[in-house]
Amino acid sequence: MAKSKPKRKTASPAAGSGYFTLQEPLRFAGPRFKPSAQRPLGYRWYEPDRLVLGRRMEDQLRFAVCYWHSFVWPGSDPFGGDTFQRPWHAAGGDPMAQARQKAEVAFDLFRLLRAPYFTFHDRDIAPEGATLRESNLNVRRIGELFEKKMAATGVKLLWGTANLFSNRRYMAGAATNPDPEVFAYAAAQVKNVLELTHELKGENYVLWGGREGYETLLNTDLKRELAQLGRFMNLVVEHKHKLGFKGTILIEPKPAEPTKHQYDYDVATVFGFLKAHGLEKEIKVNIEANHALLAGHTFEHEISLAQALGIFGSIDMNRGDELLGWDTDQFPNNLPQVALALFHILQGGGFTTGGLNFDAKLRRQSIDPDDLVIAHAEAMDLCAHALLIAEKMIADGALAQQLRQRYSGWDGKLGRGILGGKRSLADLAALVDKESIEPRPRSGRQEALEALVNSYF
Ligand code: XLS
Ligand code: CA
Ligand code: CA
Repeated sequence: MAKSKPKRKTASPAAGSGYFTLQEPLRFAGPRFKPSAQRPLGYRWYEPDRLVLGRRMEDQLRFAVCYWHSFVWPGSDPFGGDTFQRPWHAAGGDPMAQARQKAEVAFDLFRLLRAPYFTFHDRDIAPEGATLRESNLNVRRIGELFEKKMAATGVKLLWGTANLFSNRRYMAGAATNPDPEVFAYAAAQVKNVLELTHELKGENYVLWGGREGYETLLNTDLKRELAQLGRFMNLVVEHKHKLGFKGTILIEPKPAEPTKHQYDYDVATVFGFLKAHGLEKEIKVNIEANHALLAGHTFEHEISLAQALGIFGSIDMNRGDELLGWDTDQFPNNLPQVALALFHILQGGGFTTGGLNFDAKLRRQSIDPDDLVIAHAEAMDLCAHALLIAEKMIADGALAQQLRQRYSGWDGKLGRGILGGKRSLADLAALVDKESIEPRPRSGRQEALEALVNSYF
């Protein structure tokens, strides 16, 4: 029998998983359309082809749905277990068959939302085997399934990452573990996922510090652990170049949780670390809204600082809770906060390889499969709405104008002379004396600027 040409598309892009009520992908229905209480759901603001500052809305926002919160987390908290009861978590099932079922539902959600990207950890997508070889193979098998599904649906991979924190072997960290065998094991795991990310044409590879931190200095050699972490990052970068992976390597800062002190505390700390290890041109940051809050910063502070330092990469969009001190990873729903974050991102030129990943999870009482659709759709709509407001802030130009004016002295003779290194401390002292300089304080106009921002809503 003659061999037929292998078919590229194994699944019809329109084939649903049957897990959600919605059958057809969400469409733009316009701002008058009522939110999700009224079915069928439609986007009020998310209009992928609409041009926003010269780029399609879809290309400005580069939405990604994350695998872990939506398809792996069962709704457990420290006081109770599985509330979601996803069918692929049923006891006694074949773990690889369950992983395939999970992938079917995941790609169905991406399709229904029209989400252009997704993100995953190796352990999210495939079960851990008896050996690392087996685990890696499981990951690669699901990777093959992804390749087919990505070709069939057009969904792309924003980033892949390795879970170096759940298994008990990592309880004292991965790269920063006191045992070099754990370091080696973590390296082997990262190699596998980095290669898979490369093969799936992923646009970035993320390293979140997981358990890279400490609980007590009584059992921790900080100096050694930081050196180990620096070595690990260098190994990842070397391997990236060996592979010819053109994506960006990203570190995701977080100040605490799971460890009391995480080494990748915030953007400033990560930048210092990168400089110390000669990596500031190689690695950028993936900034998460909730982590910024936990570090005592605003999201836009972390974004602007990363831009100022030249290491802005991507964002994990979510929301923390003002009353809780931990990483609640809620879906974003605060329009002004998101608009300001997007304003800073757009002002810095927008995303390159990065995107907007919803590292966000349902509340554990949101147990209907449709809650996954609603939460993501509403979050995408909110971000699209926020993007349009950010566009107004930029197009109007008043905010940029006042900033230029506020610092205009630095474009003049004195400012340029100082920054150009042409004026010594003694020169400046002589100048103030000779010209009887007496600076005139000017208003920072914060309230006026805040009102101006509100006028864009
Ligand atoms: C955990 C982190 C994690 C990373 C990916 O707090 O947000 O989910 O985004 O490893
Ligand atoms: Ca995150
Ligand atoms: Ca988080």
